[in-house]
Amino acid sequence: MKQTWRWFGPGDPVTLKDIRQAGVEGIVTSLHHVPNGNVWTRSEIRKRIELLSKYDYDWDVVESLPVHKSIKTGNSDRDMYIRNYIRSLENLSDEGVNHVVYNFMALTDWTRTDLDFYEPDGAKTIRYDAVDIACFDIFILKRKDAEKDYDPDTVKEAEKRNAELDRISRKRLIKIILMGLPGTVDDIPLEEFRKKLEIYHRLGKEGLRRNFSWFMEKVLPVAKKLNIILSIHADDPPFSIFGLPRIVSTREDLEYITGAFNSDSNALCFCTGTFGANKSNNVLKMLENFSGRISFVHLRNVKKEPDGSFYESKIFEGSLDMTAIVKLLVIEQKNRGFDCPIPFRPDHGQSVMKDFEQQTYPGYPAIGRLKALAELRGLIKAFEHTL
Ligand code: DNO
Repeated sequence: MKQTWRWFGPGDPVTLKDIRQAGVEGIVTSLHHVPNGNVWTRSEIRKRIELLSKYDYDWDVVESLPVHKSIKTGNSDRDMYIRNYIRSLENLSDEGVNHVVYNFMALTDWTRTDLDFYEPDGAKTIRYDAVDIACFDIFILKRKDAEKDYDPDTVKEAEKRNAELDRISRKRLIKIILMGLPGTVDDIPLEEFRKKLEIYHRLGKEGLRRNFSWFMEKVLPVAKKLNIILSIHADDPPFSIFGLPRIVSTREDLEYITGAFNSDSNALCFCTGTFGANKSNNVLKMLENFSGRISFVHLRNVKKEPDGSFYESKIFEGSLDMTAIVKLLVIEQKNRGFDCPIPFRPDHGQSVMKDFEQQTYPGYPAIGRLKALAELRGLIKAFEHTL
């Protein structure tokens, strides 16, 4: 397997020089400064490649080339955005970059409620709290009939939480839920969020799938011709929030995506921590089922709680059996042959030690990720030797 690292570009406090010392073999990055929907020009792409090449890196994976919301919602201007998307793919291919991650999440990219959650040992991580989400949805957003989506206990807890929230914590919760987390393209004010929610509610799962199919029909033939792999990232969290439709959350969703579009260019970016946050998902089984379609892996663990909350745990201490996951991946790697290494990256890490002295993107501290990478690397090597 190929060890890669997500770099957010020249503004990322974790520099290429640091990354080099982490011993990774490849880089995952994006042109975060280009507004969503605009064409990625060859010169912007080349600039990024040149930066990477100073440290002997290639641009292994683009994460992400975001899909514009007009495509997701099927808006009348979607033709222009699909043309731009295709042009960006052509430009990437012309510059020798041929692996692109994207998602088809409605409205929000990944969502959390707490960016400063501490483990007993003092390590800091990020958390999704089911009661905070219900509290935001029912009492702050005041979405019509929102309480019907929650069990009575959660509604009661959310009511209590709402009464306890002071002005500052209320503001903080709104900001965290609506903010653009790393890799996200839009930071949406509350009013706009309400309006956009309605568009997606009207669409429903059927409509979102229809728009996804439209997108696939347009881009897949181009990607195939250009030899580009398009890897879809799962919905995070992988269940409906705020009544939003979800189409990349479960085994059934993956069956649809891989079955309906049977092309080498249609692949899965398998994020263990994302799929693992849904208590009905059996991550090991999903890995087994779709291993042949996986082109990129995000490795992280989550600790699930009975009410649907979860936090991002240490790599071997969460609810997922990371050893068994890695074992399956190495078996898949062996089947494919070691000359076609499957790229993976340590995904979100906990902030530890000197991480507290550096302002990194939530979930993307240097040392915490390096720790997870080192642990994973050891495990992978051990399996590679013994399997
Ligand atoms: C979070 C990431 C996501 C992911 C995008 C892919 O850390 O895994 O932001 O990059 O959803 O399009």
